[in-house]
Amino acid sequence: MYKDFQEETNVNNTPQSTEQGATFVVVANRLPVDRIVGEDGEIDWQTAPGGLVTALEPVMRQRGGSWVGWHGAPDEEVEPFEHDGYTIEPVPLSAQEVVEYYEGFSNATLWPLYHDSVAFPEYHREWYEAYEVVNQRFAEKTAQVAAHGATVWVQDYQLQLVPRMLRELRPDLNIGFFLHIPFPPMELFDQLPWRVEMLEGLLGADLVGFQVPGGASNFLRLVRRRTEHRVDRDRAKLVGPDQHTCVARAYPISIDTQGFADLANSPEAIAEAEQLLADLGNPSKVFVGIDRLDYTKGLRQRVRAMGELFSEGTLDPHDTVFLQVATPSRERVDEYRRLRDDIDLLVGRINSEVGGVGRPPIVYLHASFPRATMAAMYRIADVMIVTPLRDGMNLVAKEYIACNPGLDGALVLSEFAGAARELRQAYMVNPYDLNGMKEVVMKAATDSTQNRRRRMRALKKQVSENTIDKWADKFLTDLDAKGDMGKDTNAG
Ligand code: GDG
Repeated sequence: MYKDFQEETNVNNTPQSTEQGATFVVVANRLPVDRIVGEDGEIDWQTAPGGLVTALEPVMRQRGGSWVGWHGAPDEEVEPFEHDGYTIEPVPLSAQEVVEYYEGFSNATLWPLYHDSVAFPEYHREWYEAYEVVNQRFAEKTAQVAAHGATVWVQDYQLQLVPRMLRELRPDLNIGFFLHIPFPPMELFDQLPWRVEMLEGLLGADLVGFQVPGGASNFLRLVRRRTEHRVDRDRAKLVGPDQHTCVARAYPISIDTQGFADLANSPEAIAEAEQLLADLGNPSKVFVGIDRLDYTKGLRQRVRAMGELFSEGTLDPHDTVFLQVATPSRERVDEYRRLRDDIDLLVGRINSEVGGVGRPPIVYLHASFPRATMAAMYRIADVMIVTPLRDGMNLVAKEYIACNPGLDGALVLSEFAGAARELRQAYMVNPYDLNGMKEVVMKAATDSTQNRRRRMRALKKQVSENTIDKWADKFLTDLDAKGDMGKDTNAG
């Protein structure tokens, strides 16, 4: 009934796969590696960018098991293979499904809706139909590869129907779900024509994790309002033939803090950092932003604020630089194309007005870089600027804290990032308030050494105590304890 598997072990020697299938399965829209076909037709695999992969890759490397996901190339079937001590289980998508399920319903409906509608969400019935079909395919693939009683951890907004579909196919499984992005309040979520389906889909899980407690309470409030299930504190008791309990809680995600620190302190990253500084003309202050090129990340506002600081003369372009990396993302979705054009225009205008001959005040790179280069950029950032309009967590903020050596760096952080709940000693901004943002950026750049160090010390403590391992352990321990978690007596 289940797929044949080689017995494999993780670094702790805990078997995560048996002949009957994997006992631990991660299910995510994308695999941690993308299939790339070079110009010469050569096939290559490249680490996929983005927060989900950064977070889950170390978890899989440590635990082993199977990762079910799409390999990034439409209309292609790829056989399972071994990667870094776990099994990759590719799920195919047609070109039409990529348009409707991925670019459409996932990234032009759910993504903007769940991020405060900062871009207008589009509702198309055929997009939703494709979303259902693809979610069913993921559920079926997972049902094939999971061993009896396995723990299955479904990830993110592209797969919200999977927990219920999977439970119907395999009631023996222990099903967890984690949402990496915000879960919106009722006032927004209610727009969604398929709001009940989406809630019922998630309720198929034994445990649904959110980045912040507000996400869990938004979800439970909607379940109470829009379904007939009984909600009690942090759980919903399902009515109907399947009477399981679904618990909803916050599990703020983090990073492999030590891994990032080690990378940033490697001779390679140190040499790159020195070279970078030299290439930038050894400025006395370096401001850095690193984001996927996404309208939720507040790039328009940040670039405008930095541009004004240069044009007003508050920052001197001769000894100050703003290095902004925007990693290409979702380039076939209209809103992302518009954003790219807007930022190109804005940066070009500022640099032509403010800069002289030589290095421009804003060094804007629309490209993706190896992790060691990212670490080098974090190293040289005197001030790191992270100003999303809305963000589930934001790992860049945590990576900066882990990578910047010493205590003299400063983090400017949006109140609207999930990370703001934990990183309380950052210099907080409201990214919609341009004057406020300019003031805070300048405060971060000119604060006393004592203040900056006090803040950075607290931030470093936070990220070294709350790591990705702890996040995964906490979620999976709670998921394993589902029997207890489900008891009514616990709910009182
Ligand atoms: C989602 C949620 C949540 C970026 N450019 C490059 C590169 N990156 C890496 C960063 C970081 C990750 O991508 C971005 O993570 P974020 O958390 O900042 O943002 P999202 O991609 O939107 O992630 C977010 C996250 O999921 C996890 O739950 O925090 O709220 O939106 O790790 O370093 N990595 C490399 N080259 C690049 O050019 N190698």
